[in-house]
Amino acid sequence: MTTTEIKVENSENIEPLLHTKVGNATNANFPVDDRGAVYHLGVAKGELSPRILTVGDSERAAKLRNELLEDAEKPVSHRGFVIHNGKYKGVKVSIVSIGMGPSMMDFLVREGRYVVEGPMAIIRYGTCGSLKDVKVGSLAVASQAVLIRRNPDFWHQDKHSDCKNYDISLPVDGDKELVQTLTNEFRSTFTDRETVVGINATADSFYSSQGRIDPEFDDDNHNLINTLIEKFDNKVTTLEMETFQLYHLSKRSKQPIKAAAATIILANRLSNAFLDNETKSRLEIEGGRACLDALIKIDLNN
Ligand code: R1P
Ligand code: URA
Repeated sequence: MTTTEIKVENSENIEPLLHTKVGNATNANFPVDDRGAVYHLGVAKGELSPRILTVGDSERAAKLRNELLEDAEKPVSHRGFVIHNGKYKGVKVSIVSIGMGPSMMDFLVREGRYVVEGPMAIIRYGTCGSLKDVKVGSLAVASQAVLIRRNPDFWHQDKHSDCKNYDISLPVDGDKELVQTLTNEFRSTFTDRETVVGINATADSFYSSQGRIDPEFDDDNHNLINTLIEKFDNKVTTLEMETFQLYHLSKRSKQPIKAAAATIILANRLSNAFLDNETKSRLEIEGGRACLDALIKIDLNN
């Protein structure tokens, strides 16, 4: 699609959040209160849709709700998670902002799995850095994801000859059908800019494990970006902080979870360019619409 003018809500127009309370929990292994609310997301069974669009930024979630949801309920919030329930083209969906990092995605997938009955589909729409020669403001869909973890033992043992500074996992696939549907939606929505498909690298730090050089810390990461490019044959397209956890847990879930992830390329790590806020805001809404279109197209039962 075109880059038509889209009104972006400012923060004064964002609906106040309903802060939920989680009561006394009885089970230390998987804490749930008397109402059935899970300990971090703060919702009980039936209070989250099986079709979830998740984003990092709570303002992005609020804008998507304001622009795109019908019959939106009052947003509920607990421990940094914000849940907007409503309908998109008549289908029930939840838009959930989770904050940043693999552990926040871990809470969403596990506690979300507990409160939803039956098969689920989860699409993440975030921002990322790119290792490809593409313009900032391009879009990306992750066919697979790898995890990069800083290994503190490298810095804290006398001899670290066999201990790597950063561990890089094997790739895990997204759901092939949902990845393809999402790619098709992005390519038909964004005819004026590129959508690249490739491997996502999910990092446990925005800084060290994404190869950013921070003169204040001993990160020993000067070669990390080159290692990533070479190890995966120049197929790593994006660097961000949640997709691997989504893909890995979806594959390990005992009930079906179809997962896919798309991102706005905010930072080009080769050219050092960074996207302006106005374009980012517009792409958040247009891409959010493409994500919701993919989310409602997918058949949860096969
Ligand atoms: C870092 O700035 C954050 O931006 C990316 C990363 O994954 C990390 O969460 O995604 P979001 O824009 O969805 O937060
Ligand atoms: N988010 C990330 O995690 N990395 C980037 O470079 C940009 C956005």
